[in-house]
Amino acid sequence: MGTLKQIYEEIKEANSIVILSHDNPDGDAVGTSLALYNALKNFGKEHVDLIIPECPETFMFLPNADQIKKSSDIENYDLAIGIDCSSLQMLCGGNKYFENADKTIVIDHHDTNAMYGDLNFVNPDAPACAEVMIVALNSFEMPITKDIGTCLLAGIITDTGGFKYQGVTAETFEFVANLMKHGVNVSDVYRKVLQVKTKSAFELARAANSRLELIDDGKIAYTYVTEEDYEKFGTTYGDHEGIVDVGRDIEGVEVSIFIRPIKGKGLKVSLRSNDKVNVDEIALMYGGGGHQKSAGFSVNGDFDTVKELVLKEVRHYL
Ligand SMILES: [Mn+2]
Repeated sequence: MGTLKQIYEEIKEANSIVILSHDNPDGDAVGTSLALYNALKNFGKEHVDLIIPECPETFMFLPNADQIKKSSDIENYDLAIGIDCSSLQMLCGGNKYFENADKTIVIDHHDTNAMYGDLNFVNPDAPACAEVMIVALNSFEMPITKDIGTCLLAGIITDTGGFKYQGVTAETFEFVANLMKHGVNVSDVYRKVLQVKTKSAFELARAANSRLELIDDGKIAYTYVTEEDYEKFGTTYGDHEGIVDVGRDIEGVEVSIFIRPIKGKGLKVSLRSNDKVNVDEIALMYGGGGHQKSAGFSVNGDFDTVKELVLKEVRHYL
């Protein structure tokens, strides 16, 4: 717990603080970052910025999500805190805020975390960074209000797939029970984070599902969406969420592959696995990351080349 004590001292001392998370932010990245933002505000920190250049619409219901900034004019913060992000390269909004800060802190749960902060509080056994944050906030004696709890629950629900992944522990439910005691509405957050889809997300998923291919005797599922799809359906940021899970949930599938274009950044490959393959290893080779059963990376190339490349890597592990 020595690290948390040191982190607390740095927070107390800092005047300006920036909170950053990983690229293509999910509910754990947004929820946990926002929970910390709200906690620091309540703690009396006036100058806190949470920078997420593109925040999925799905999470805009979270308390104070409207305070999220796309960028900042400040060059040099006293303190930068990286949340739910395994490496400097994967920090979204550019890592300049992090690199230029006087002090840096990392709070995370990826087992491949590069420990890139001056202080690193990383628990790879936690199924969501939100759980690591609960431990941290408790240690700082910063109260977990209903608002903060709502943000944290969004993180837990996202990263556990709604409490259904292997990583879920008894502690997960204890944490959630506690959040409920603070007034957090589990059913409401669950519905907003995992169930409700925009119409454009539904259309995008329908297109992806219609193209889904089962390869190698059904061990690999593959699908993709294109720029034309984005235009046709009026896709908004984050509409792709959940598409890759469809393939993974088909009986016999070991690895699900989903490829989508990211404006100006080539193609993003999302990977999900069941029991046999550690997709994190594949993602790491291409400068990406994630977890054993859920990982991704960006790569340049056309769909066919990238598809063949990923199939080759996946087959190597099957
Ligand atoms: Mn996470």
